[in-house]
Amino acid sequence: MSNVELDGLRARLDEINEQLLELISERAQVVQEIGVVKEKQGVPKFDPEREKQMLEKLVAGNKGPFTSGTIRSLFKQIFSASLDLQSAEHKKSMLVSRKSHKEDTVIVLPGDVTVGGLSSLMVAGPCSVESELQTRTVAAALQKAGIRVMRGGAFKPRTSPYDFQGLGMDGLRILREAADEYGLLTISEIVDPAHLEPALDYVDIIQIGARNMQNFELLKAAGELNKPVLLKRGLAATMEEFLHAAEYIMSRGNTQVMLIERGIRTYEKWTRNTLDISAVPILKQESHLPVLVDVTHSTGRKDILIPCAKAALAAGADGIMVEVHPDPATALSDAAQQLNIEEFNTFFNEVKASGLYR
Ligand code: PRE
Repeated sequence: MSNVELDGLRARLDEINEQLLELISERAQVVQEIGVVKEKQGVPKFDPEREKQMLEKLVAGNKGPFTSGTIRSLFKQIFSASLDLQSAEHKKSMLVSRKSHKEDTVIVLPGDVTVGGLSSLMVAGPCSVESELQTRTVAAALQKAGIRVMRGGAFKPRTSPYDFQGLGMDGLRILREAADEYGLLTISEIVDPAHLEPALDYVDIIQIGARNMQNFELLKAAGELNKPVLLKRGLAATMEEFLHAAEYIMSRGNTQVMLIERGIRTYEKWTRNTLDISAVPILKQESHLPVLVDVTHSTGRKDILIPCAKAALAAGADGIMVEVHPDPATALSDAAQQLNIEEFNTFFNEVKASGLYR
């Protein structure tokens, strides 16, 4: 083939490419519009029946030289790219997304304690509220260390129904009283939507635990509150599922949401869960919400809490959560992994000395 002939054919191809590009782009715009309509109607983006009909029509009209198989796979590729486009559009418009809200969300708690933004937050306290004495002992130690927010579980979703289930509302009352005595704020997990309203008098931050991350009725009910919510990542939740769970809360009007990575379930046995450090920068990139890391539950072992807390802060975490008990050996839950008060002081001092705690 002479060069003139080849050049001529290639020039025609260039023109066809341009036309194809224009058509593909026009198609993509229609796909985006369909995505918006589907979003409004709450119907799934993926529609296999519609794809089947289109493929059948295309194959029937195919005059060659491409085989039916090739036509199918070429268009299947287009459908799949279209779906990606629709979900990218959807992600952009999510309330949790950094694309819809560029600045970091800073949650302001009573007493001007902030979560997110320039300063780090250390949340500490017992796994479970067990007694007034235990809770007051921890509260006194936390106040002395300069901690502002105390955790303490009152409703404990335990793996076994025979394990300590928490003191319930009584536990919340004990937590509030100890916190008030020592000038601390409180955070505690609520597992039942019916307990949200009554808990408001006792907690400054409602925690939704890992096992309830996809308890959608609880998420929706928490979304109706005017109270900060700390949402834990589920045991086996992807980051996308985690952010969608946060979206449930935000979509109901409550914008005061904090995320907390608490380790995910993997095959690894030397830690209780696997601390997914990569989740921290990814969640910070994808979302404007504050991100904390629970070093106790993610690792389940005391000997690596300091490096894990430093790693979390270095990766961009806005805060750390750690469990402290006056006498961990006698604790009614998580006995092996809670720090005693002296260990907590060493832990907090070392984390502060790293320069990573702002
Ligand atoms: C479209 C995209 C994804 C669906 O699985 C089916 C079809 C397409 O690209 O043709 C468009 C679309 O969302 C739709 O027709 O419902």
